[in-house]
Amino acid sequence: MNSHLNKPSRQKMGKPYKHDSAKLHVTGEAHYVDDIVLPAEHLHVAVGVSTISCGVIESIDLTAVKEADGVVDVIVASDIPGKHDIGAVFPGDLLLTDDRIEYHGQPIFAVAARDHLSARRAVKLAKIRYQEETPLLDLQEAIDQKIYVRPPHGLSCGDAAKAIQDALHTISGTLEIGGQDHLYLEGQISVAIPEEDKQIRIISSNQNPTETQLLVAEVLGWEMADVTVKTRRMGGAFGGKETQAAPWACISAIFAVRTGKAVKCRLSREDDMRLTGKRHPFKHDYTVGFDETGKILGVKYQIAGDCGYSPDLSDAIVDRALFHCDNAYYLPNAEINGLRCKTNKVSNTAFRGFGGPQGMLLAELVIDEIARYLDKDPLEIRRVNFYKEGEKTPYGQVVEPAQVPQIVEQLAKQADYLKRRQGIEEFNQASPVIKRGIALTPVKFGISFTVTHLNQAGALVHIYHDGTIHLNHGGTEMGQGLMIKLAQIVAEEFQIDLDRIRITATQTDKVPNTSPTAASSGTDINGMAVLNAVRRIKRRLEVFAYQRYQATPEEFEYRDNKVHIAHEEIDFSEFIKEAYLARVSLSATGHYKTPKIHYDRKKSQGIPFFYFANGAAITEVAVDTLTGEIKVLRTDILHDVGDSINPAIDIGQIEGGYIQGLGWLTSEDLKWDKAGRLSSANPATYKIPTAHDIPEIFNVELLENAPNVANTIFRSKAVGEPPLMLAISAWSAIRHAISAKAQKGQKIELKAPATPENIMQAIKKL
Ligand code: MTE
Ligand code: QUE
Ligand code: MOS
Repeated sequence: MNSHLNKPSRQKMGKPYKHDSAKLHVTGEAHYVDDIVLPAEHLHVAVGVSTISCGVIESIDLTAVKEADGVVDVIVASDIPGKHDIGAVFPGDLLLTDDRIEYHGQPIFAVAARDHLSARRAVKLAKIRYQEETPLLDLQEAIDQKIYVRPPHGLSCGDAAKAIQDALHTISGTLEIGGQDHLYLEGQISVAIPEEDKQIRIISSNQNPTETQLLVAEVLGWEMADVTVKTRRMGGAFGGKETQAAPWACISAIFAVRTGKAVKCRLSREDDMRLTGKRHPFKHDYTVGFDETGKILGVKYQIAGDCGYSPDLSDAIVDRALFHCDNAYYLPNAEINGLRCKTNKVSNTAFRGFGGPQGMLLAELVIDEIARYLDKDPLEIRRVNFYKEGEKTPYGQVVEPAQVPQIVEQLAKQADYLKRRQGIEEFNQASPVIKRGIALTPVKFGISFTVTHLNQAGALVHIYHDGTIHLNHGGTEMGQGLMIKLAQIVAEEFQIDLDRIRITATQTDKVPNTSPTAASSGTDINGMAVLNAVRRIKRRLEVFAYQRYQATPEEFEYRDNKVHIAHEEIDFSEFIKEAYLARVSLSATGHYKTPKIHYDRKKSQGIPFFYFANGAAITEVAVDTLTGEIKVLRTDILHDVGDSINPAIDIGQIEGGYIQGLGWLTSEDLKWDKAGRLSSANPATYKIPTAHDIPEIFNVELLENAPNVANTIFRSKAVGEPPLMLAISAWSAIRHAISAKAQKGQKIELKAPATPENIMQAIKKL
């Protein structure tokens, strides 16, 4: 029965298998939604949007649109058969509006035409009159006027006011942080295919097929069982396809039902950038009290997210910012308020880190400012403040084990932090224009959805009677390598080669009621569900084997594509065939729910995270203080993924996450004009990192011999989001470089991102 307890050493775990689709990716054979061959006469959608940011629609004249070449059908809000509001958690997101305009680019109507370009040309012919109002575009204005999409909600512990008052030193300041566009390679896209008897099939580039299933059903006035949503893979998502993929599926579905034809909605890159939400910009106000060693005694933080016009996921996103504004540092007394501010912009949404990065940046800024104030090495201040074993976060979770100090010391030593920092001081004295900087920053990121019910997953495993395996589960593939990791789990359990396992598309009629693939939890929760399904089949197989071969559990073992029973050795596929002939069920579902976690949001106390993922990075930069241009000279990363399931995939996630974070903090600058129209709405005006921005020296290592203490799948740790925050070391290093131009103890006012413009502004303020 317990053959898995005395199994041979792990064969399929910890191996650098390449991504299951790697070959398809590089040869161009991988199917994305736009590659799917559709039935003849399918239609293409374009969306007609508002050209103002705030006001009321006076009249809509779509005569010319309807008469345009190739147009087959046009819909406005009143054509939606069911529910109009597709807000994921709270109401506030209309699929199409016919009344109030809340942001520039808000969908008003949609066109279905015979080809993509005809649809896009037709929407331009609309004549819409508005009663325009002054839009609220500035986050500070929303803070001042207390204009929110959700009520304020914060965290507190101890007595912050008293601790700050009693402290020897205090500093106050603000930090402005910009947003970020997801810039996934494959933009938002959905196909709807009508089927007989009021059924519809959706194929969508989507992190959250179940939610899209529900929303399509609701806008059609149907039920969930009438709708199937399928996602094979996404060409990147990064949080941008949790809620933002649904509207295009809903609009396609409405047209599909009206016309009886297959309908595709693919946003142009500009539409994608204007019409879908981004990372939240934040503005933080802080006051910190500390002693002569730099130890933090109390903090008062106000953490304000720019949510755009509607709630979307902003409650949970600002919560995650609150949960991470301590980062790896103990705050004995804290009063942290979180604001969800409303502006007349597209509704901001999930983006890798989910508010965590914005909270964490404040934690690191505060440390750096304390160090500058006391004229000490920031690493010293970090050490003084690290959580020690047993200390609690402001939300009451014990940080156990407190791994960051060990990681930081190991990294500082192996990357020669101290000596290089001294070298930089010398370099800067001799170099008037080019200034160098270096910083070591840690990451401690909580793993689990802070919304408890989302921490569940399902799986479906079939073994066909030729011994090949069909693997399905609730997670979606967006490039992160979820599928290969889960296939490795199956291969490990049966000790068979990976090529016997078929990875299949995520589909709501195979595994129902799935959570979004998000919060870095894809492998953690779906992996456990897969394991659970596989072990159910294994139990049946073993009962069969003991009877058939008169064997005991000790005499049964999976090894090298074979099953060893007593003195016999049978090929795995042979064994499966025999089990089939003996009428053993070879298919099972599995389910998993994360144990132990709970969170009482009313009290702001609990254990929201199953465990923490940790890491640290040292980044060295050069800043041209005449132009503000920067170059990353060297990056060293030591990151904790527990017992890695696949080190090649994990290192890829760490490198990619760091570079994406580097883009957020140094070059990606979202700009809106005075009317609230996004002016950086294509990759020509919005600068993401390229191959040229990769550090000249880029050392990434996984922390060794560090199995997860929490009982996760093969003791691994989630890796998707945490490495993005390692890039905070680059931002901190840039501040260090700028400080070469400052007086001792002088504050450095650098906005994020540290673009050349913002760097020059910070230097000018000195
Ligand atoms: N990696 C790639 N290549 N593409 C992506 O879209 N999304 C990130 C991260 N890594 C993403 C990625 C985000 S936001 C999350 S939450 C996780 O992957 C989701 O996958 P996981 O839970 O399986 O790690
Ligand atoms: C981290 C996340 C998410 C989260 C909470 C986290 C996330 C997400 C949701 C969420 C919350 C409520 C809902 C819902 C989703 O919460 O990605 O559908 O009703 O989607 O701590 O990444
Ligand atoms: Mo990731 S932001 O949780 O999709």
